Amino acid sequence: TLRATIDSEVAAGYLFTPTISFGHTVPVTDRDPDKRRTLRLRLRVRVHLEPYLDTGYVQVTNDPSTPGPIETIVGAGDGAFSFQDDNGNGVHDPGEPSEPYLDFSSGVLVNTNPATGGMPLEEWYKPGNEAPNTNGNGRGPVASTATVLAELERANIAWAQAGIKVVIDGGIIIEEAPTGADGLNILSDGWFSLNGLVIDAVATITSIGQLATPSVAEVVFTGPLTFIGSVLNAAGFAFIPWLKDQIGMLPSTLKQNTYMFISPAISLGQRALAHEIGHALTNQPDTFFTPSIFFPSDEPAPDDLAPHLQRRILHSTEMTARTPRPTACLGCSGNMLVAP
Ligand SMILES: [Ca+2]
Ligand SMILES: [Ca+2]
Ligand SMILES: [Ca+2]
Ligand SMILES: [Ca+2]
Ligand SMILES: [Zn+2]
Repeated sequence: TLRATIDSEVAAGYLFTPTISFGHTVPVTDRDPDKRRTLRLRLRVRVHLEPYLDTGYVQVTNDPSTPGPIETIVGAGDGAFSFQDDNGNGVHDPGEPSEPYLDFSSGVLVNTNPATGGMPLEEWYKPGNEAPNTNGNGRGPVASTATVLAELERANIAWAQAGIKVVIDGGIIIEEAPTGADGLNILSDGWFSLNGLVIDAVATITSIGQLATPSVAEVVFTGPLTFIGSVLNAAGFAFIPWLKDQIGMLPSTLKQNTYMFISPAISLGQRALAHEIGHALTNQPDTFFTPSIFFPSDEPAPDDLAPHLQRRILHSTEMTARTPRPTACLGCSGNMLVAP
């Protein structure tokens, strides 16, 4: 077995005589008439920054002329995340004093329910020099660029079998999460909610607005996903035209678009982005559970640690993913995303 990527070619040589030979080279996706061309799925990727409290941090200085250390509150209410850059590298690192934040990139999951050992929301916010943030990550994007690129690579490994290549359109956009209808940062409560009274997904989609188009899928790495009251910390979720047809949450100008949301600190082997791309390309919900496939499955699947786990899709899924969806039909299978 030889390893080949989606951009590879297969070359066959035939030596007829020592001076006469023939050769033929074909792309690896040219194995069937319907897969003659590699199709591209373009993603526009946003990564939300972790929420923080703009309450300032305690700067400790020592003045030999006074008996004890002097404590000063720095950066309160200035509208920016304030921290003491001890190592002078321009970013916040674990251990550096800072305003309190939720270290989603290290897997912080807020639980305010006393019945299940929870504690008040404010107590989950910790400065960088207080545990667990002393040994976690600094305050920054919920997912590092390396994590985003690793998810992308996994998605490409997953979708190569359908002749589909996934690419990021432009650079990765790192930004504060938007403000919800209640005037607060949507992640400040510790969760990115997909239903309920405050729908953070709708706030995010609305804030992206007309920058989103039907031909490029929007992917947002954000806080831990929750369907309030049912699922906490889902790995990913896709707002696809089929879903908008069902529940009518969005203004009609945005209904043709595709949005995917990914939770922080999830295992790469879950193939979360690859799975959500399945929803995006087929415009279909999850239907059943088979451990060998990564889409469509409606159960938490095992990681892709073995060849028979989470690595395959059905032939019918491949075909649907390569099928155009008619603009007039929000509920039809296929998509308006892939192109040569
Ligand atoms: Ca501040
Ligand atoms: Ca630093
Ligand atoms: Ca962090
Ligand atoms: Ca929220
Ligand atoms: Zn799904």
